[in-house]
Amino acid sequence: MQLQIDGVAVQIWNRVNSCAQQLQFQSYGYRANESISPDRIEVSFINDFFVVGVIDHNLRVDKIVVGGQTFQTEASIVFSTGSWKPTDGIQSGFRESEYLNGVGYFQYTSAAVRPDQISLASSIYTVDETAGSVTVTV
Ligand SMILES: [Ca+2]
Ligand SMILES: [Ca+2]
Repeated sequence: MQLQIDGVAVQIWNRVNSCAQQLQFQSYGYRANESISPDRIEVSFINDFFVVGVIDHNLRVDKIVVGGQTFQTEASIVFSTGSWKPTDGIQSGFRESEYLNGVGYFQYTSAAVRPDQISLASSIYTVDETAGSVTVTV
């Protein structure tokens, strides 16, 4: 999982491995040196791993908290590039999803706030997308 501000990577977390299916989110924090509005923030999934019928790594991000204000990932104003839906697969758009199933990012859009700290709640899980069932927990 990678945190980007203004398109620049500022933090990478290599092991994001709690179980999203059981809603076990872990928090990841980043402290910025300036006020950051959510529309400047992207959370990226950079290490997708997929073997058909065997394993599929995905990233689930519940929300970001910026300056004490919570922004839900599944909100209709969040743009994503890696979210999968059964109807049309992985498409870019306002998907109202907490999941990045392929390499991509969430772009949070909102009015400016005055934060100095960003925290993330996320977890990665593996799922057989064909069957739609969880097979392995990493
Ligand atoms: Ca959420
Ligand atoms: Ca995947």
